[in-house]
Amino acid sequence: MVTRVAVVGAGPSGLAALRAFETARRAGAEVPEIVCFEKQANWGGLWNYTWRTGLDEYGEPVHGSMYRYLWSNGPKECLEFADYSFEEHFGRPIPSYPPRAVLHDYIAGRVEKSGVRPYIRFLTPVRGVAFDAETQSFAVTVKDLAADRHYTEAFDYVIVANGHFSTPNVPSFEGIERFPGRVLHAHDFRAADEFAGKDVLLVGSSYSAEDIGIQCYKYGARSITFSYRTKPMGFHWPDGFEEKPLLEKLVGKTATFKDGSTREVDAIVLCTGYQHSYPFLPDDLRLKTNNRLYPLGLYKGIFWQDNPKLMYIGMQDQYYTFNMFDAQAWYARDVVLGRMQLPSAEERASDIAAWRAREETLENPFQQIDFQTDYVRDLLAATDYPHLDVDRVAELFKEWEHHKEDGILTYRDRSYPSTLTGNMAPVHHTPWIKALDDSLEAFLTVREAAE
Ligand code: FAD
Ligand code: NA7
Repeated sequence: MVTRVAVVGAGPSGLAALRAFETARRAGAEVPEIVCFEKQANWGGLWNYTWRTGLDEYGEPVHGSMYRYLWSNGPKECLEFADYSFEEHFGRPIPSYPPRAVLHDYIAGRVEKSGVRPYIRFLTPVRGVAFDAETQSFAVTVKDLAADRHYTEAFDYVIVANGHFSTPNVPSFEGIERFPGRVLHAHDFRAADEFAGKDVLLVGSSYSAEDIGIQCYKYGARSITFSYRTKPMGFHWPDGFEEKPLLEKLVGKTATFKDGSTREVDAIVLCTGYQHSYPFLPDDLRLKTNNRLYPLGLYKGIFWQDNPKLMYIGMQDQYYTFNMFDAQAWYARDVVLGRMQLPSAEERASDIAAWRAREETLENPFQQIDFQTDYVRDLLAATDYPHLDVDRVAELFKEWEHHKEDGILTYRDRSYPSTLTGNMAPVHHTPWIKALDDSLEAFLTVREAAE
C-alpha cells in the first residue's frame, strides 16, 4: 500500500510541505503520495488577493484578509526562503519592503520551479477529517466545488496548513448597532481610498490596526483614532493620529472611551484579531489556542500531541513566516519519511511544557524575536534544510523594530542586506508614503530613488 499524505491549504505553509517532499523526491528518496486540497482557485493563501468579502462565488467563506495597497510589514530579508533567494527569482536585488503582488510572485516562483502544482486539487475545501484507530488512517472528506460533489479518501497523515488569520474575532460595543457609518472587521477591509476625508476609528493595537491606520492616512483619511484594550502602540504618530483607551460606547457618531473622552467618527474598523478555526476537524484533533508564539498541544509546534500523525504548520504568532514554515515542513517531512523518530508522549509533553514556560516569561518584542529564533534554530538543526543564518535574521528583526520606533511612516524606506547573498537591497525609487501604485510593475521599475 502506498503511504498517503493530505495537506490542507496551499498557502505558504502548505506549499512549504509540498516543496519539502518534492526536494526529497528529487534527491532520490522514496516519498509518499501527496495530495494538497486548496479551497481557492489559486495558490499563495492570503497573498492571493481577492476583492471579495463575505462569501465567495460558491458560497464559501472568503479566506482573504489582505487588502489592496498592502506592502510587506517586515523586511523581506527576514522571510527569504533559504533555498530560493529574491535575487534568484527577480534576477537582481530588489528593495526590502515589497508590495503584496511582488511577494505573491516570489512565493509562486519557487513552487512553479519545483513543479508541485499537479499535487494540488484547487477549488476543493476540506470538509471533514476522521481518524480510525483500527486502520490508523484518516478519512478526509472534501467538496469539489466546480463539480458540486463531495468525496472521501483515506490518508496515513494529515498536515493542517489552513492559516489562522481568516476567521475574524468580532467583539461588540454598546450602541454599535445604531452607528450611522460603516463598521467592518479588518478581514473585510480592502481599499483605503474608501475612507478618504473621513474620521476613522480603529479598535485594536496590533499589526492590523497599525497598518490599516497608516494606509487610511496615506490615502487621505482626515483623522485616525486607535482604541487599545491593553496598551497603546506608542509610535511617534504624525498630526491627525490619536491613541485612546478601549471604546466603551457609541451614541450616533460619538465614540466614548474608557477614560471618558469622546471623538466623532465616520467609520469603524475592528482590528481585533482572528480565531484559530478548523471546522473540518473533530474536537479531539482540533487545536484550540489564541494567537501566541507557543500554542499548547503541538510537539515542536507541529505534531498533535494526542495523535502525531496529524501535523500543523504555521499556527504560531509570526515574526518569522515563510522560512519558519519551511523549517516546520522539513521537520514534518523527515518524521513522515522515518528519518527521525518522535520521542515518547511523556518526553514530548515535557518539551512542550518547557517551551511554553519560557514563552510565558517574554516581556517585549526583542525577547519574543529571540524566542522564535531559537524555535526555528531548533527545527533547522534536525534537517537538511539549507543553511539559514537565524542570528542574522534576528538582528534584522530587531533593527526593524527600532526603525518602526524611529518612524512608523518611514520604516519601509529602509534597506537591509540579504542573509543569503550578503547584497544590500537598493533603496526604492519612491518613499512608501508617496508610492500610491502598489503594482508589481511599478515596484520593479528601475528609476533613480526620489529625494
Ligand atoms: P494562509 O496564507 O492563510 O493560507 C492558508 C490556505 O489554506 C489558503 O490558501 C486557504 O484558502 C486554504 N484553506 C483554508 N481552509 C481550507 C479548507 N478547509 N480546505 C482547503 N483549503 C483551505 N506575513 C509576512 O511575512 N509579511 C507580511 O507583510 C504579512 N502581512 C500580513 C497581512 C495580513 C493582513 C495578514 C492577515 C497576514 C499577514 N502576514 C504577513 C502573515 C501571513 O499569515 C503569512 O505571511 C502567510 O500567509 C501564512 O501562510 P499560511 O499558509 O499559514 O496561511
Ligand atoms: P493580533 O496581532 O492577534 O492582535 C489582535 C488585536 O486585537 C490586539 O491588539 C488585541 O488587544 C485586540 N483585541 C482582541 N480582542 C479585543 C477586544 N474584545 N476589544 C478590543 N481589542 C481587542 O491580530 P492582527 O489582526 O493585528 O494581526 C494579525 C496578522 O495580520 C499579523 O500577522 C499581521 O502581519 C497581519 P490586546 O493587546 O490583546 O489587548
